[in-house]
Amino acid sequence: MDSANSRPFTVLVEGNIGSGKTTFLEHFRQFEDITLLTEPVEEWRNLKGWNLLDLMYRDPSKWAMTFQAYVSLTMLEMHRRPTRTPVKLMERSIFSAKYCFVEQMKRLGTLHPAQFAVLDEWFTFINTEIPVEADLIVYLKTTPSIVYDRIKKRARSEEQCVPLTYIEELHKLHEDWLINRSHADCPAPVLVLDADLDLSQITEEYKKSEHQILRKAV
Ligand code: DCP
Repeated sequence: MDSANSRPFTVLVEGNIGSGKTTFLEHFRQFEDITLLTEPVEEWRNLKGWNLLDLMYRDPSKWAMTFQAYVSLTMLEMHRRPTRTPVKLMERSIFSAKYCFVEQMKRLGTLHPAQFAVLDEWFTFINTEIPVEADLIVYLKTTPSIVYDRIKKRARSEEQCVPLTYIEELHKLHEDWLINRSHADCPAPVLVLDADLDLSQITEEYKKSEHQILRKAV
């Protein structure tokens, strides 16, 4: 723990769908003193037997609001979860939910402006009233066509209908947030890694972040 304020050094791992966030987190399993919080996709696929991810992709206009409301709750729970280790590594965050996915759904019209307004009020409340801390963002930067091919290959059943244009727009929203810094409350410095590399080369790229995440010379 950081002795000054007894909270862990918190790293958010961000990037487009299929950019390798889970693989990145798994790379850090070898190190002690680090808590890995992988994204709760399984919770989104099974809330009391309901697959919210599937409902959202099948009928976005009807289910986007419900899905994003639940994503926000699960992300907030991860942000607030206490850890016993000095470092906490989280897959995604409430920020990418807001700046990338909810923004995308508003622009596409799958979220009605009134639904967007409710989610926006939640984000504002959380931002001002609930401490959500981050010390570093690792941005796994990719090319949309490359992650699109990966998504097709991994064949997660819910995602088969996702078109390349959706991935391209999400890419732009990640770039606006993390590279162009278009939001005033970007919560932490950003480390950009090349996540286009294939599995045989990616470990070397991941290693570039070790010293910043573990905060020692490695
Ligand atoms: N998703 C969404 N809204 C969010 C977060 C995620 O609609 N606020 C969707 C997009 C994907 C699925 O949930 O269909 C999981 O997306 P992620 O990019 O978060 O996770 P991946 O499993 O694709 O990550 P990676 O392949 O990088 O490990």
